[in-house]
Amino acid sequence: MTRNCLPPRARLGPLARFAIAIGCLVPTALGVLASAPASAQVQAAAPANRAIDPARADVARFIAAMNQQHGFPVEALAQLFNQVESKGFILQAIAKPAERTLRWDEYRPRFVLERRIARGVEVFGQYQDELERAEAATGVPIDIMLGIVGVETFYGENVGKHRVIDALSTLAFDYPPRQEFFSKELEQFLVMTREEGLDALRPVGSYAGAMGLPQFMPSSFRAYALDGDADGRRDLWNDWADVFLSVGNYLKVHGWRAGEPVLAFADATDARLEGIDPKLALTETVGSLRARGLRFATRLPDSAPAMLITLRLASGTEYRVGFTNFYAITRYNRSQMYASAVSDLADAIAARRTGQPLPTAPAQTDTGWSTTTSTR
Ligand SMILES: [Ca+2]
Repeated sequence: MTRNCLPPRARLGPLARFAIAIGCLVPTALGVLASAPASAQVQAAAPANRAIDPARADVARFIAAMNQQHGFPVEALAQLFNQVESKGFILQAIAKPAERTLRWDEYRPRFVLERRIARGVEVFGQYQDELERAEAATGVPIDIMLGIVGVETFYGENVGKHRVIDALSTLAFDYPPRQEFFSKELEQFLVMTREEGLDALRPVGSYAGAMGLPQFMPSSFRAYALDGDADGRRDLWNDWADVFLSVGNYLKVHGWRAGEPVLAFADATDARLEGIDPKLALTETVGSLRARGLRFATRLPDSAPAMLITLRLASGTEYRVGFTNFYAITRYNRSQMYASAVSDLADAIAARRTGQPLPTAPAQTDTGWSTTTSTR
């Protein structure tokens, strides 16, 4: 998930809020930021890295809680945090929400591109057995698992270079807006490394602490990761059997229905869409959306839960209808664009490796669908 299971990132508030957030750490940078014009903030150097001081009140409280709740020795955790760094780069990165500002016609080409499709087909060739076993165990199609890992990390090319403990400690202790969330993830990470027999200083991930090829946060790792090759370890960095089974399991637990579609392309030319709940939830049904004049093809019954997918383009809007399985993908990363990109990449990989045609758009549409899909 990007950031598996991460709630939407907190927007960076005004300059003053950022200054408050980091000011206690980096007085020099605070001065620069506070006096800089808005245009210069963006180029401002990241705050300096700092050691995490185990004696600091909030760190000491965290260590005491880990001791009381999970039995970690206080001295061992103090020694661990002595080797942990709060990273200025991470504080800077967390404050830049990128995905929410992109339009669909900007977002999609980043993920559904020739090199990623070709690599997905290649990965299928290398790990067909592992993929087939994961599909049989979870009911999640091979191409959806490839789509997730492709979008998340380009099949392992971008798993992140940050030590997970640095990332989570930085955000747990030095980023007040998300302190609660990241403190819990740091707790889960330490428990996870103990359970898995890992050195807590070794695992690497994204700047937000998302780990391995599928970018699981530590809480998701503990809850949903599985050992796909029965070697006694759950390794989401190196073991592709574990990666695919864990991705499939995550979607299965979050409601995936074997054999059902993810979404349908829709023609909204004559539709009345006012008042539809914009929440990322299955608030409609196939029948209710059809009653509004939305045209789309599906074999699901009228009673099937559904949601309207609204994808903003430079010129207009692309509409789709998401079903239960679309919603399951949004539990992996809470974004309509994310789930749509996973589905499109999966379709493209499936078409390439089977020789079958891609799903087709409605015959008549002025929603811009054809402009964004003609390059697939
Ligand atoms: Ca394993």
